[in-house]
Amino acid sequence: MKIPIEKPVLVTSALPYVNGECHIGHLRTYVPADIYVRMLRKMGYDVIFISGSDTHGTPIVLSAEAQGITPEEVVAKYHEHFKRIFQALNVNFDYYGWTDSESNHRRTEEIVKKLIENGYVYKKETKQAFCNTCGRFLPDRYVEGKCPYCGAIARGDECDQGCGKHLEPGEIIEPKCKICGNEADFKQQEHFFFNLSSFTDFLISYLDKLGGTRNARNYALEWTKKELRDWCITRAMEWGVKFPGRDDLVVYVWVDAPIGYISFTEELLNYTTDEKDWRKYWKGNKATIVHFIGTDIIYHHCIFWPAMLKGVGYSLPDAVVASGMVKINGGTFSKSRGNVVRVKEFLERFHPDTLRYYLVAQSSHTKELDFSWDSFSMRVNNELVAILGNLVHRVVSFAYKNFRVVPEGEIDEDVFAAIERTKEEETRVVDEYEFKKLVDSAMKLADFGNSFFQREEPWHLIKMGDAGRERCGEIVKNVLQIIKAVCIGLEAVMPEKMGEVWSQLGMESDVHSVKLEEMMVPIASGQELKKPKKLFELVEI
Ligand code: B3M
Ligand code: ZN
Repeated sequence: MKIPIEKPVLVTSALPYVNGECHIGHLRTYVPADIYVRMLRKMGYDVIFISGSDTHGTPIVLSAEAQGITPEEVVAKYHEHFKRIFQALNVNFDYYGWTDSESNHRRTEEIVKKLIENGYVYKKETKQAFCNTCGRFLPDRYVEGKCPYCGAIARGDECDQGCGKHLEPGEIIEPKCKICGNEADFKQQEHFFFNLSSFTDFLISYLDKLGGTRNARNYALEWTKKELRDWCITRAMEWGVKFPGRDDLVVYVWVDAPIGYISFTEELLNYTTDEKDWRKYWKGNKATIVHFIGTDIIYHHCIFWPAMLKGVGYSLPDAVVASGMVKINGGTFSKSRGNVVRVKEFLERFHPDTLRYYLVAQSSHTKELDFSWDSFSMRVNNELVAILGNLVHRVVSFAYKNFRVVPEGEIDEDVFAAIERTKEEETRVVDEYEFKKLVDSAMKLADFGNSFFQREEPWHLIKMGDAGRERCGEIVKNVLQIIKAVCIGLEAVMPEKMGEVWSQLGMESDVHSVKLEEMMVPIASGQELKKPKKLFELVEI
């Protein structure tokens, strides 16, 4: 989707539950979102990029119980952990908040009160999973059983291994208590419901026009057209945002978590800019809102969230971009089977840019990504080392040794044409959220640079007197131009490494803020090159 250049853009990345360490599966949302934001800025858009920690719900409480600490302690510990990981990976949020902030409590309360006022919330007795052994109700992840829609093993509130549908309390079949493992029962409890079914027509027409990836739109439309059940928005728990007027109930985590997007916008504007008004982004459709999520939370972002926003008259998301899930060696993550790759350990061994590159180069954004050490080392060795690293090192070394500066000469029309094509392609594929094609396109230009250099054999020319040296300089300048263009396109993917290339080229500007147009600006003759260092190391696993 081509988004309008005149409006400011808000890009969000789904909020990780901070209940454990960050693993590779998490990154499929954050890295591409960061790449998207960097590319939009290069295209001249005015963008803010936010995310934060999801601090509520049973994922947090269960982890606290397992570790014998309080939910506050779990959150404090892993919030910092995630923040550090994102920094290490150069995922540069303008703001990274958490949903337990005062402003998120306040904004959630305001929105829930308004939904009540507008007549969208009602009270009802409903059956909830209950464990007779533990003598307690079993909200959400406290219970496991079978999905009533597809039969897969499911959690109390989502069919996470099967059809991906959200499950209402009481819907799960053959429930088992997660604490003691015994069969659970159902018992009546009083709860509050959001009248989701009354939003069916609105959602069908909204989803029809929703931008982003097709998987998000199609899944959500399919579910909406089948039947929307009203949504239970309270839980009988201590930890969370209190339901207005009820001390014994908190709102379901999927109420206050997306509201975090609004609160974080507000916090960002309050803390860091002169413009204090979050309404610019969330009222009156004055901005473009793009959510990056995983396919497992399409239901929440394309059904609950727009219905809630509609119910209180806030701006609606313009695009939802859903990435495929990550598998490891063909299987799903499993800590007990050792099938987890922790990002922290990864970064102790490899440069963050190699991981960023791998995550987008390995498969198209909406497809599943099957991580394996073999495919990682192949991408690094055959592409980053053999194509990109080779081009930069070989050409800059040759240029440095023979000229010290960018030599004189004209840029060939063919070279400009190839760069122009790459630039157009890079713009188009970013509009289509095809980040794999972005790297493919830049790497194709790098390939072109390698063959250009090889074909023209400047190492012979340099030995052929003044005329030879002049022609040699011209060829070198052309390939340096190609490197410059490749570098701009790949900065979004590998910001640190491309920073190194930029400085080897002797560029004085900041590669992180140059616009895509700069690809076509001839590199200045006479500018001093730096002694090149190898860009990438071979990976041996
Ligand atoms: N905390 C994480 C997940 O289910 C969940 C996302 C919230 S986004 C508002 O993947
Ligand atoms: Zn299912």
